[in-house]
Amino acid sequence: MKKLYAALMTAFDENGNIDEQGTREMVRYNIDVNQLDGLYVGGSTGENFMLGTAEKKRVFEIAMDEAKGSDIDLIAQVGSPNLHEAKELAKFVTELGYKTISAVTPFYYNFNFDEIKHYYDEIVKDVDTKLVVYSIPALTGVALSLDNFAKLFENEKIIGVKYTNADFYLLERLRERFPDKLILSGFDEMLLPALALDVDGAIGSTFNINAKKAKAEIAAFEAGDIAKARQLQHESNDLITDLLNNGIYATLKLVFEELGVHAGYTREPMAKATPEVKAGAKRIYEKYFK
Ligand code: NGF
Repeated sequence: MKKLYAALMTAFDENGNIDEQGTREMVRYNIDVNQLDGLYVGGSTGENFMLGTAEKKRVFEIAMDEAKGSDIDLIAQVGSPNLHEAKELAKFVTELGYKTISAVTPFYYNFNFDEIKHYYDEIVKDVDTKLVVYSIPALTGVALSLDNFAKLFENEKIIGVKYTNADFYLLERLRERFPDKLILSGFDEMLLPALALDVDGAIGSTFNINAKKAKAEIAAFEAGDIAKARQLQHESNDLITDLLNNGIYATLKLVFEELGVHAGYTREPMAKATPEVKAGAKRIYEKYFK
């Protein structure tokens, strides 16, 4: 069965401080209500790249603490263009008990591939956790080629990729060349084509609130009922389109609040939800969740 992970959100209070209780509530909801296979902690959806090191550590601690006793799988995204920080976080989460880490491709400075390979080899060098490359070219500007992946995968601690990329040709080539590597697709609106190319599962922001439909889509796909899977993808994409048009992170949090889960605010420089965004989120909640 293919695995479904939610990209965990971080709740913030009105002043932009981590709201521990809200963050815990979202972990719990994904365990108890969504019954997901896993959580991706410290990713884009967690607003991780706007957090300081101590705050990132706190989020990793909260997720691990709240998930203890459950069988949900946790992946810690520790990547940062600050390699010292990435290594420190890799050690920190390994000591906390995370079995898998992930690291975004280093961004901003147009690093060449040798530098990128060095970055990944360094992150895993002193830890015994396995690493999943986080490839998200639209946000990082870093587009790894098939041969780049082959070189990264030469390090046996690098076990796969979180593939947030609409390049399905590259995805097919990756699957064909690396049948044993873990490939987790990252664009929720493209779940079905990714399933068709035999990904091992998916990680996404919208699964926080749309897990039931996404799980049904995976089940239909695995049962060979492509028409049903396609219909479910259409329905999910209506929701995802509305979420994107209304501002996805703020809206996911507002929908969580409507569902009785305290998700708090987004962090600056992300804008706080305006009255229009709040009204849009309410409409989305009423349209899809009532
Ligand atoms: O948020 C983004 C930015 N992508 C997420 C996901 O790939 C990133 C995706 O679920 C993620 O999971 C993480 O690192 O936290 C989209 O929000 C969704 O498909 C709507 O476009 O691209």
